[in-house]
Amino acid sequence: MSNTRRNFLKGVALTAVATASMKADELLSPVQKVPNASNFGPFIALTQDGKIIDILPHPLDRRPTAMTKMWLDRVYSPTRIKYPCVRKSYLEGKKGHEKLRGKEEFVRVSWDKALELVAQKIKDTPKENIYNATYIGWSHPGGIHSCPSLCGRFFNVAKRGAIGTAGEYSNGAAGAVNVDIIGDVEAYSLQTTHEEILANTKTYVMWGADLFKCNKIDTKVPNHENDLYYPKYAKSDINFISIDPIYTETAQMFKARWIKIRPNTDIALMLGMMHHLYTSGKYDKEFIAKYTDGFDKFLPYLLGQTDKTPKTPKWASQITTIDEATIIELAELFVKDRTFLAGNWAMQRAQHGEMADWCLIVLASMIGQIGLAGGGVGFSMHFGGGGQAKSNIGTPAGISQGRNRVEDRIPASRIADAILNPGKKYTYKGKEKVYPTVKIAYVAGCSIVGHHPDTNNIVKALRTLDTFVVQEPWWTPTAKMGDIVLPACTSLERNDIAMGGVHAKNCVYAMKKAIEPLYESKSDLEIFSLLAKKFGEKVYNKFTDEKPNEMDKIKYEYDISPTAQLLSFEEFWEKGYIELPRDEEAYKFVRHAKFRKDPIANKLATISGKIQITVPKFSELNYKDFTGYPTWIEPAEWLGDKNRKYPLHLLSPHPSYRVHSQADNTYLRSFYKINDREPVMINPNDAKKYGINHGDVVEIYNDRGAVLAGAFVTKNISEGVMALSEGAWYAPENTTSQKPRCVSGHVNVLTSNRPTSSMAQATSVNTNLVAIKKATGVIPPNTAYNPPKIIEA
Ligand SMILES: Nc1nc2c(c(=O)[nH]1)N[C@H]1C(S)=C(S)[C@@H](COP(=O)(O)OP(=O)(O)OC[C@H]3O[C@@H](n4cnc5c(=O)[nH]c(N)nc54)[C@H](O)[C@@H]3O)O[C@H]1N2
Ligand SMILES: Nc1nc2c(c(=O)[nH]1)N[C@H]1C(S)=C(S)[C@@H](COP(=O)(O)OP(=O)(O)OC[C@H]3O[C@@H](n4cnc5c(=O)[nH]c(N)nc54)[C@H](O)[C@@H]3O)O[C@H]1N2
Ligand SMILES: [Mo]
Repeated sequence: MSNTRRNFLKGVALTAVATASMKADELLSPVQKVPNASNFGPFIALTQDGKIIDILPHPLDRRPTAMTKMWLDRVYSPTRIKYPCVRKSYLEGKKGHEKLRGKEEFVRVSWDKALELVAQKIKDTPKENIYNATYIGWSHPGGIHSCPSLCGRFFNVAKRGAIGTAGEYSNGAAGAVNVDIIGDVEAYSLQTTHEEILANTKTYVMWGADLFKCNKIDTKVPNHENDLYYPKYAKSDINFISIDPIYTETAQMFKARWIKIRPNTDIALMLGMMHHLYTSGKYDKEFIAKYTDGFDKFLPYLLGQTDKTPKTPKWASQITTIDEATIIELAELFVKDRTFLAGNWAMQRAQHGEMADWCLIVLASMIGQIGLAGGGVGFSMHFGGGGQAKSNIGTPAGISQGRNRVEDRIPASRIADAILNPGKKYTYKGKEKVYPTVKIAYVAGCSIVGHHPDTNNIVKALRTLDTFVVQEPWWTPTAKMGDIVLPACTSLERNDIAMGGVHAKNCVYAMKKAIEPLYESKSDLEIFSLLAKKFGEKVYNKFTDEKPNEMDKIKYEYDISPTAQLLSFEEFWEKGYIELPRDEEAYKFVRHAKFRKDPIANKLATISGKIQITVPKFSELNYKDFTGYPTWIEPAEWLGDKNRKYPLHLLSPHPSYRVHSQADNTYLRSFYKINDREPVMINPNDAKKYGINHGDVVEIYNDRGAVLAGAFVTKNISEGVMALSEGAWYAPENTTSQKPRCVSGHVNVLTSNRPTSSMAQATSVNTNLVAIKKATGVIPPNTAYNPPKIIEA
């Protein structure tokens, strides 16, 4: 064929293709770019003809993660709840129906029928027996459709309240005591900036703080600005030390020196360091005298005068497995260099967790650098963009809850205990309390079956309730346990507004509706509004504040905020976001600097106005498991127990590519699951000992239950320790067993429901021993993402 002819034919072919695609384009409407935002980051949804076709990075996301892409998959997931459903025997009013929760098929009902059932139950039940279980639930960052705010507001308006929650899972132990120790909860407070760290810090100790992983997401909207600083950290002369049973991605990035600590023994390590600093006279006596109170009452314990056990480095070495010379070397390094101690929260999510922050604060006090640029201690470097400079311009708030007239608040991690033991006495923050009788639980945007320790126990508790209402976009393990299940739409199917960053507070995002609600789902605001309507026009008007329309609410919240002075609502909404300026001074912030400068004028909110090394009111409680100064108390399950029943310590870190359980039902999991099970990190020596190879399906078990997981054999975890991230969707094997094996790898099947202590009653999910073996026989498929059977009546 001549060249001319060939080119001619090619030209015809190209033209034909071009014409065909032009025709297709003409049929389709133009692509729209719709800005939205989530706990995974802000993003732009591309839509066409009422469908989302792709997810693109947002201009305010400094380092977008691959995670936001999953929104496409998540919105159109086969796990979506399509219409209101009621569990069959609940609908039929059968006696003993509650025992079938999570095991039975659902019946499709109309919205009106479902809401009528919920409203009638709530009307018939005293508010003192209704538990608003929508508390810390992460759901989404929107202010107008905020599940905790809407659910609280609904109960406060319709019933004058409901039983609430005290404390939280995240920081429940330290959060109950830190104000009496250092005048602030610390976990959510502004941190010393990256600029000050880079300019001044010589030694940076990540005391279990996984900066990179934990900052990928935010309770608000992450801007991932920290990811611009981490390469600078890595290139700097800062000497990074990571004290953690895992050699984290952050530690790898900073080439940190890895101090492998036995889980739950950090208090002993800190005490060992303090003993050395005291006996060698190398601690900062002036700081202790000027800025702290009660050191003299703590000393007899440190020196062993009260219990015949001096807390020497040698003593600490036996408990922690870190050698004595290293403990001494590190203590001396910390006082020599400008040292920053970055605490984490996992340490206090363990038995006696109340002591973790406290002990680190006392160690930091002896080092004497609290309040100095690049020195001291911080408990939020790993959270919500810790280290970023803050904007001082007020951002729009969300729906307010109003007043709850029910006094009862169940401590977050005591829910199962409370439901199973109505009338039982317990203590909380030094007060005697009694568990209420819970008949109804209402949960919206919160994963009780996922987040609560000891899954078999919480399932047992939920199977005693009269009614369990779940409001969810997806058939999560919690939704599958519901009696009445209300399909919420996702945050891409409604309009909302969100703020960016727990710490920087420098962005406001329009969360614009990309598509109409799928199937019969409705927005959280609409669901609660319709429910309020069932209580009469007055309740409805009060609930909606006479602004039933979501756009009116968004505009109202925006207009009354100081942000509106920078950009009109119309311009903001059109643009889709606003970045708020930060003063030059903001980049120079140093935590506790004011206190250091003038401890009288800027005294702390403690009894002495100083850091409390001893808290007299804590001593007066005379609890066995919580004391008036930081002490080492052996956990109930740990590797130092020679008579332990199970050989390995199991940790449940927060997942790298999820927000807890969120997005487990998306393609993201194909990047990290092993045989479609949650990966469990295990050291090569342990793997060899138990006959396990990388990639094997394994069974992890203890007295509380058993799960299947995928073995991830790696030197990046200490021997004797395993890590199974929290949040895999629970999938019980289909048996009659009271403790069915979870085939997906949900860690809470194995974790303990034991409280941290009589003080905070917080969760101790990081205090567990387990055994592991290779799974044998037929390996069942992972059924976690199968919706339940639904009868279309
Ligand atoms: N990607 C992602 N980030 C998140 C979350 C998420 O779901 N995904 N969740 C957010 C939430 S709600 C919270 S509360 C925070 C949680 O923040 P953290 O509680 O600090 O985070 P974890 O991942 O549980 O644990 C951090 C590190 O602590 C180590 N660790 C565990 N036990 C011990 C111990 O006894 N001693 C020492 N020294 N180290 C120990 C673990 O090995 C792990 O590397 O993270 C937030 N960030
Ligand atoms: N073993 C172990 N357990 C832990 C932890 C641990 O470290 N180890 N950490 C604990 C901590 S710190 C925390 S904070 C908790 C977290 O516990 P949760 O906050 O309960 O966890 P999430 O999985 O984020 O649950 C949020 C739910 O909201 C739903 N949702 C999302 N968007 C919407 C929406 O628009 N509307 C409605 N109605 N629902 C929506 C999601 O599908 C999901 O089911 O877990 C705790 N549990
Ligand atoms: Mo949390």
